[in-house]
Amino acid sequence: MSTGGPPDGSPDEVRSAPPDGGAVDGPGGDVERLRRVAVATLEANWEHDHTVPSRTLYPHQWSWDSAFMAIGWAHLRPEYAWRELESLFRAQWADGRVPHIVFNPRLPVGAYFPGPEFWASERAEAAPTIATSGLVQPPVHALAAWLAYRRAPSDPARAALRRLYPRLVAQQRYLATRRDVGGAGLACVVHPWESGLDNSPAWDAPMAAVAADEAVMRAYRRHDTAHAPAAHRPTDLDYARYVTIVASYRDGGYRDAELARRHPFLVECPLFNAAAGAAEHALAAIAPLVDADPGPHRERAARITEALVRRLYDPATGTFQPRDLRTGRLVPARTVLGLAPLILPDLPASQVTAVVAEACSARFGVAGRMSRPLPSYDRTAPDFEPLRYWRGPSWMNINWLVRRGLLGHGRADLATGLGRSMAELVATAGCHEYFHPDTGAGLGSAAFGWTAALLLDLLADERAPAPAI
Ligand code: 2M8
Repeated sequence: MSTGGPPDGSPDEVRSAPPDGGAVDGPGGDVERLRRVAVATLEANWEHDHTVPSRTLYPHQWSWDSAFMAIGWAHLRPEYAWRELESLFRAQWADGRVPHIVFNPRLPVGAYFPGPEFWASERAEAAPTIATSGLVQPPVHALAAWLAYRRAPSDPARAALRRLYPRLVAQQRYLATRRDVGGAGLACVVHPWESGLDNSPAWDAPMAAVAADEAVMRAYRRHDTAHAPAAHRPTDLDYARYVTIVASYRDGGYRDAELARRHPFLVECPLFNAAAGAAEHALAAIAPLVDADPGPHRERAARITEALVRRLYDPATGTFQPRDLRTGRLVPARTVLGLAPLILPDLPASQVTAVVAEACSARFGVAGRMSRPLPSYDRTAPDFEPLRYWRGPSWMNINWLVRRGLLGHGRADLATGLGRSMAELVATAGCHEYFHPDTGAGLGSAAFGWTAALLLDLLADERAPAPAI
């Protein structure tokens, strides 16, 4: 395995590569060393009331990143977990949407593209006073709040849960109503950025229908390629389409009533909806702690799982695939998004069996097992790209979700190997943003928040397994 140093050599990135590399071979010194690396990364990325994913590439607050950060902080400084979630939800819009970026007003113009001037959230009726994006990300926050509470229960934690609960409910309501564009009980994403897996091959077919050419980007300056090699990032054509889709939504005031009629990108994503279902399960667990009724959450959770299986499970491939609402068809690419429904505790046994088989197949596993981290895309596909962002590399958050799902479905045999391989990635390369799925070389940011946070959770799991939902 390569030791994969920081690609950009930026002075403001903490060098998170461990001092002496090597595998994680047991509960002794290696684990302690790994924990120290994760703690240093998380602390260096803390920014007054939230954790930045990366000081260079993503210097603001991101929505699902914050949820993962909170899971990590619960092991270290539980009060930061609540500050993280509460600062994010302070930026919640009046319609319930939780924005995917909350901009830090202390940073200079140009610290990130596209910045607040491009999103122009202040012109939207439902937006808060602080500048945000107008998109959302997978709703993993209720799960994070539940896990943070269970890892470190206390009176202040319960008080924070009480404050967050109505906001988490409003987030779910927004997705279940305004975003159910297909009317079939699933939320749709209106931009690849909402999926969290920006340039996944899952979006190639729906993105091909978005009319834009690279020339659009002449008006802008990309920030990401100043900090990471262009070959590891989305292309200029991807970015041209990203800004075109945002502009369409923004120019309609980020109003969802118009989506079905005029929006160029509308997709039901299995990971996004599995997160929404898991959120209802988490809210059902939280409800009794805040004197609320868990019943409606259980009912909504059951409805989401049923809709997910009915709409996005393809018996011909044995996996879940996104549905493009513009064409009505499932997208053909087999990506790691298809494995995410494993996080649903009520996923029917036949889908669990099929998805586990997909995860262990040559597409995602190794020799019928999961002894290496899952790649983000089918490694047997001709357009698999092991270096390019969400088109092949392994990511800690997706592996963490799938590992949780395996444990929840009684597959500790597979979860153990997967967890070990995740820790080995960081032991060898450091807290990178993503990793070469074959060599384990570190890619992207060298001091990435959720890699550190979820590693802390993984290491804690070895001592005491995380609670189920
Ligand atoms: C990446 O997405 C942003 C846009 O939201 C970007 O590429 O600039 C994705 O990996 C996303 O999942 C993540 O939340 C974000 C910040 O880490 O970066």
